Amino acid sequence: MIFSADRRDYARQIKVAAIGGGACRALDRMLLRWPRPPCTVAVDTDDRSLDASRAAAHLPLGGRLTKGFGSGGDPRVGKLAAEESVAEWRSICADTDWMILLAALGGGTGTGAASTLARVAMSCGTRVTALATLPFDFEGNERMQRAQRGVRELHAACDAVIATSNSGLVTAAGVSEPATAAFAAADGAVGFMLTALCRMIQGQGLLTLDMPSLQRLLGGRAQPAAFGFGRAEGSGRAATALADLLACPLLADDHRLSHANGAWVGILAGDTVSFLEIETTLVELRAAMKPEATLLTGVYADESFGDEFNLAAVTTGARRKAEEPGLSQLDVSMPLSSAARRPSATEEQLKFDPPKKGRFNDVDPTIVGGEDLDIPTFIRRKIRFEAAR
Ligand SMILES: Nc1nc2c(ncn2[C@@H]2O[C@H](COP(=O)(O)OP(=O)(O)OP(=O)(O)O)[C@@H](O)[C@H]2O)c(=O)[nH]1
Ligand SMILES: [Mg+2]
Repeated sequence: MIFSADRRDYARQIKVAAIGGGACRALDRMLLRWPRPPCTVAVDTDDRSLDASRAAAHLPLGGRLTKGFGSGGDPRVGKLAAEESVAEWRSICADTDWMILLAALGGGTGTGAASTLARVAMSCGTRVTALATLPFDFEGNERMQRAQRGVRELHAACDAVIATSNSGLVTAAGVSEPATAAFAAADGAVGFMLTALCRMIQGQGLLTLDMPSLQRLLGGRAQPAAFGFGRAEGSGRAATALADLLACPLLADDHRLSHANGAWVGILAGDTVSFLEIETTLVELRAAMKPEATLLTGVYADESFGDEFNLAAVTTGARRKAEEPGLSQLDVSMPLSSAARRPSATEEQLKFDPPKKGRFNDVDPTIVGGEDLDIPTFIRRKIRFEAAR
């Protein structure tokens, strides 16, 4: 009997596509510290961003529409640009088993194009996971709302969406000054997650995860996922990294390991990692979770990690009812912008300057019955008007 092995099953070809300027810059920072990256693609409407990119392949989006100058912050332009370049994107997706889309949401290209590109990739038979960041708190509510719409669209278009906020990443990394260091810290945290996902799935670990099981854990389009990490070096590193992961601010509410319904946890450590460190970590991790929760684990040892003991976790929370119309699929575990957290505005009594009479200021007042008739009646009588609806 002749068995024909389907080599594509084993090839597990992964591509990482960064969409938009922020994502391309983030990918560049990751590539500086990524010894054996998978095939990477920079995708943007802005030629300057592509010219600067270190990615292996570049895809300009919507050249006829945007002339290479970007979307001007408009997600509708980002979407139309993606539609214009569907044929080129489809050829990138061919023979790709798993596409990881990296999108920094909040602008026009990443926010508008990512879900369209995800749909096209899925139609090519490629599994699609989106790793999306939301804007920093200081970028304001408009950008945040645009980004949240982007997350909802990604949920509808991808196999799985892992979303996190840039501000949360900076808090988790513990570096916020100077600003360049804050961006680098946010990118470092996303990069760590991305490399962890790719390394584990490429299957060169001591304990490996396969793509279908991870997909099952992350799958379900209304199933928000969050990621967190714990890292340590030196003596007691495994226990410190686990404590760090359990307290990671990126895993909030029902995405905390103690509350999660499912978790994928990778140990990424130097090649001196001991069996005891691995065993103790996994036993304590299991004990920290609900008994019925799914736990998938992988272990990847590589000399490039030196003395480090790293834990990378993707967790899924309980499927929740829509707390707010339109926000039902948004990962509420991610720190909301300070603007979004602000209590709703209270109506304030407007303060007017004492009434003036302009050119009649120096003219004797017209007093009748004790009232100054030069002052408009509605002000004299303190009449309040209903706001127009
Ligand atoms: N992590 C990270 N995020 C970034 C960086 N630069 C920008 N961002 C984030 O990305 C969001 C989107 O901005 P851009 O990526 O510049 O926008 P774009 O997708 O290129 O869209 P347009 O330029 O409007 O066409 C911003 O609101 C920031 O939150 C970066 O270097 N690293
Ligand atoms: Mg841009």
